[in-house]
Amino acid sequence: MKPISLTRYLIEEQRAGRINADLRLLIEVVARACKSISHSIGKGALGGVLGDAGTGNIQGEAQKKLDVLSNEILLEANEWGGHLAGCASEEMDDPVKIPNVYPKGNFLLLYDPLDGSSNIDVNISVGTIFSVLHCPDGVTDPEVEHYLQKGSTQVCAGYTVYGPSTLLVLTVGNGTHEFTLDRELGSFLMTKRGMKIPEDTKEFAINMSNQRHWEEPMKKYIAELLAGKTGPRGKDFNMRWVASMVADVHRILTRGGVFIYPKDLKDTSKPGKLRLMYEANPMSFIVEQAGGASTTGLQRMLDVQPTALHQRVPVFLGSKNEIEVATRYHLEAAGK
Ligand code: FDP
Repeated sequence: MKPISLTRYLIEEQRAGRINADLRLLIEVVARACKSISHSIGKGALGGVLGDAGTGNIQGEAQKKLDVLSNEILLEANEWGGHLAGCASEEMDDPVKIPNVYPKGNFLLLYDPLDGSSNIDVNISVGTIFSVLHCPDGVTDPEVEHYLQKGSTQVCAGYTVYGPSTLLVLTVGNGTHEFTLDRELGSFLMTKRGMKIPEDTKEFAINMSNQRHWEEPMKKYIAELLAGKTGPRGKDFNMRWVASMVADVHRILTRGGVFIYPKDLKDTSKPGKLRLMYEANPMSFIVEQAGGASTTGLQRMLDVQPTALHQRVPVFLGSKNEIEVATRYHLEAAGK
């Protein structure tokens, strides 16, 4: 049977009353922008888009040309559509206001336009991550405070992987589904409905080079996995680290595993590397909708009350039973 298109899937979700027309159109606009990003990435060196932009973002990280380009593509595609009250990105210090010449909608869009961008110059998968929130009632010109909503209030989350094929993985709160870009047709077609993360796993993803900076419960958890069959866990574990969150999370959605970016003591001013609002929250919504779990090591990610737009957070996500063990070790160490 021919796979259904993203457009048909969204219309069916609207008919079932799970999304409204504005959210449907907003997702279509984001998907269209991602096709355009995919096209630019696909050109590689021939498109003159590789390398550094010579600028830095709010996190003090060097921006790649493709970070800047992807951010502009998403911004340009979304500001005139009439579905947004505002949007915010990893690459911009402050949220963007919708110009007055365009109609405004009542959704807020947050995104990381090009996640894993340090991989772009070596032709390894990168991606876009996005999260959609309701703009609070009565707010027409949203400020930062209006974006600071718990992940549990997200109405949609998704990511694309620009890899051997371009994939879009999406949830509107009714399961997690995968769509593959048909490059000839130019449309996303559903290739997996209702993705399910196995509850148990023998695979973990973590940047082991930070090991000496980890807190004790983290050291203990990974030491047990490394001990394999001869250790307390009684089975061998394998390690994978693409260093592109989208690619690592996609592997976990496909065959299970855990992805951990813990807090470490290398720079105590940073409680982790990844960002809550446009990395951890959307990925956590997607993972939970696929039967997995996601925590900060101490609490469910989607229950964290954000305090800043670019806030960093420790991330533990993936196969439920493994995340439960890692989280338990952290809670015990914290005396909880
Ligand atoms: P990047 O810095 O290349 O954008 O979002 C940050 C991120 O990539 C994730 O995609 C990735 O999982 C992680 O950082 C990689 O971190 P390390 O450099 O510590 O490996």
